[in-house]
Amino acid sequence: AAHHRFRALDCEAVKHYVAARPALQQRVGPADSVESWTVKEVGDGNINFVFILEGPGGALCVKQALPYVRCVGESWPLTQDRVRIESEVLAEEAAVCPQHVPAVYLYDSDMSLIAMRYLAPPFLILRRGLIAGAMYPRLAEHLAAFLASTLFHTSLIKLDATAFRAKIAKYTNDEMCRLTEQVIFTEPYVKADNNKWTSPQLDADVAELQSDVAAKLAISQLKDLFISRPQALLHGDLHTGSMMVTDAETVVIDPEFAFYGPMAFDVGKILANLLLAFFAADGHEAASGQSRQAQRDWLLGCIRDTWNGFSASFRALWTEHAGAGDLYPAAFAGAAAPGGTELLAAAQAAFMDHLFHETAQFMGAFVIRRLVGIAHVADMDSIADADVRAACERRALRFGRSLLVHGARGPLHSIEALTEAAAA
Ligand code: ADP
Ligand code: SR1
Ligand code: MG
Ligand code: MG
Ligand code: MG
Repeated sequence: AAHHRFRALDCEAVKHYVAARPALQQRVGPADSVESWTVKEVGDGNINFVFILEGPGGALCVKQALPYVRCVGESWPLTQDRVRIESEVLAEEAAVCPQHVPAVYLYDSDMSLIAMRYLAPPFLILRRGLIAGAMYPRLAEHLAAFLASTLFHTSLIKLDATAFRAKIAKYTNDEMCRLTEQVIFTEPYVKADNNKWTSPQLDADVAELQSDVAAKLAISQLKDLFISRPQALLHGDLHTGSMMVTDAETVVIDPEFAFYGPMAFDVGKILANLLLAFFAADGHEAASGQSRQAQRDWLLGCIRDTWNGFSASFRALWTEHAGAGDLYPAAFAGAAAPGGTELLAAAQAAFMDHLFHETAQFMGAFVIRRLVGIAHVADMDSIADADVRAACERRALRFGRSLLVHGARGPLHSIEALTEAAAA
């Protein structure tokens, strides 16, 4: 069985693993240079181990999954099939937006690892750049393109029902989804050993959330959507720690949570993480004495431009491929169909209106889980003064609660209204 051939690698073992495979070895350096290679374990995510090898011929990134959750340990077993999902989904994404995905050189199912392009500095995890105060002029454009192309091309608007159902079956990813259901849709709203928050400052806020019937109803409706609405192949963990950026490029990594789910989950997750960076900026400003006003403005602009750019690109793809998939076939929405053009415009408007509402609700869920649940964000955690941090977190929590409960069916009815309200 595959697990007999598995062994967990360390820096030394990774070097020998790569040196023994010519196609990988050549990317780092000639065979006689192996002794001079350097290897670092750089994994700062919650789940896996990531090694960077550098030598005279170049560099390589090796990501390995152990049979458990890294940040918890062996008490939380987790399927290593997540590496298959990651390698296959990186290929699906590369087929529609290769400029936003790292090239994968090898998937080894026995060893539960992938070897991929090393995104060398100046590439930096977006969350790290945002904490340092950076702004990325092309980020919104890139996020809009990534979201529109990956979500559209895997949807029933583009695919026939047989191809669509085949993909749903291929990417079930049950254990990873169960983890998400537990840590995002359940635990923050109940007393759970995994939960943490800035205490005692937020104790009363958390008690209020955990007895908030409207919040529990809304999160349960989102859990229902997550489980029973296979709408497109999602990345599944599209936060600011899942992308590496420069001023000119955006590369999305780490789709191990990918599955067929509601599009608003991916769109909402990235927008929520930008919103968390926005609410954290006050704390970094207080700590450094350096104004973050320009960054706050840019972050809200980025949220707005990502949604608007995504919406425009998704609709443009839909118009370009009108009639391609089984949802609105050519006989309904093709240019030659009676009323086809009118139907297409009405379908697109209704689709985006609904998607924005769900996106706003998911944004609220993602903000809340990062303040109350097991996995926090460095944007907040790196604010050393607990009172300052709690003030940022409380603002975020209240805004998150409004998003979760009301979505866009209230004062936050448009992306412009939403971003203006965040700043108020
Ligand atoms: P996890 O699944 O544990 O979250 P990630 O895939 O997010 O793991 O990777 C963890 C970290 O490893 C990233 O935050 C980044 O710093 C580094 N990393 C991952 N992939 C690459 C890559 N291709 N090039 C450079 N660094 C990478
Ligand atoms: C145990 S929860 C860990 C979290 O980190 C991953 O990146 C996902 O967001 C997951 O929910
Ligand atoms: Mg990660
Ligand atoms: Mg991951
Ligand atoms: Mg999240």
